[in-house]
Amino acid sequence: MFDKSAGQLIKALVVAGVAIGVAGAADAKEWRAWNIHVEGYPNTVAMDKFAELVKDKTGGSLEITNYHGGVLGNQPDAIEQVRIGALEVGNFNLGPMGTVIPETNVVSLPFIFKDLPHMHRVLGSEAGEVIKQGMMEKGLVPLAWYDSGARSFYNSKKPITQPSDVSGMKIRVMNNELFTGMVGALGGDGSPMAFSEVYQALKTGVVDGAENNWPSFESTGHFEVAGYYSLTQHLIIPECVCISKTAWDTLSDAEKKAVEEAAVESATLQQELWAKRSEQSKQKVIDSGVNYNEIADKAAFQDAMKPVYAKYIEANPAQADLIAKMQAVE
Ligand code: BDP
Repeated sequence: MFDKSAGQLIKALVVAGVAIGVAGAADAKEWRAWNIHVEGYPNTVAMDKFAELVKDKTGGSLEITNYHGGVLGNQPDAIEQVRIGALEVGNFNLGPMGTVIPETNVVSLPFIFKDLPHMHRVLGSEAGEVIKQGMMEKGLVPLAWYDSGARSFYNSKKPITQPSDVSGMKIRVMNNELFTGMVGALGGDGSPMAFSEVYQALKTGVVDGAENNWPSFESTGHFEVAGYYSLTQHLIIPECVCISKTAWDTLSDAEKKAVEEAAVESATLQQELWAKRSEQSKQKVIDSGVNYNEIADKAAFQDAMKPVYAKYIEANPAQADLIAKMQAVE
């Protein structure tokens, strides 16, 4: 008898203890953040800084755990997860976002930005507000912009010096019709594929090439299996620290302010690290024997993109004005 009630008492205490434990944890909000990049990459270091700053600035009422290296899934899926609130934070590239958030597509138009500073000026202009608004309406709150340099073509066959060199090549692109259209306009075959699959696809010849910035070309090891990097710099796409609108709405005003400040500070760090890493990655791949060529005059590549723009504006006439505004930013 005694043993049984003692057992029940212990059981009751355990249940109560568990309940207290849960209540304790529920006091602090715990969020999960998606990041595709590996340890040491500028975004990874900056996202760790973001989490640290959020904890400090909220006095521990909000804690973010980063999941690096794409372990929470591929980017298009992660964008959906954050949009619907199944994940709270994502460090996303706006490229694959265009398929669900039309306003973000304009940053994926080839050669729309002159260079990285121009991209920032545009994002800080009225056009940037339109893009942000579009994201908010689709469930993403962009708090700060990270750099991702300029994307250029690389392949395992030969240097690309003019558009016709792309002809006949199968090139991996991020998931967005604009990118398949872009490669198609150069006479190649654009093949959308998850980032994590590209190394193997290059190695086995499933694709001839891909396109990315120096740090990703290097961090993924793609340079080991695609020995020609040609500086076309055809895409300059911003990345965001994006919070799920669902999660954002649970924050107090003070917490919102803290998270926003943390994101902006982490972006300052990311941009500094980005500039350094771009140089280091470039040097590393050149030292490893990658054949690298610059393209003195990009006009032929830019001209080849005219049908891509024409088709896009025809399908999205409401964005003609936004595109013109972006191009008008000095
Ligand atoms: C990198 C971006 C990353 C993309 C990747 C890709 O930082 O978000 O997933 O390119 O090509 O530069 O998929």
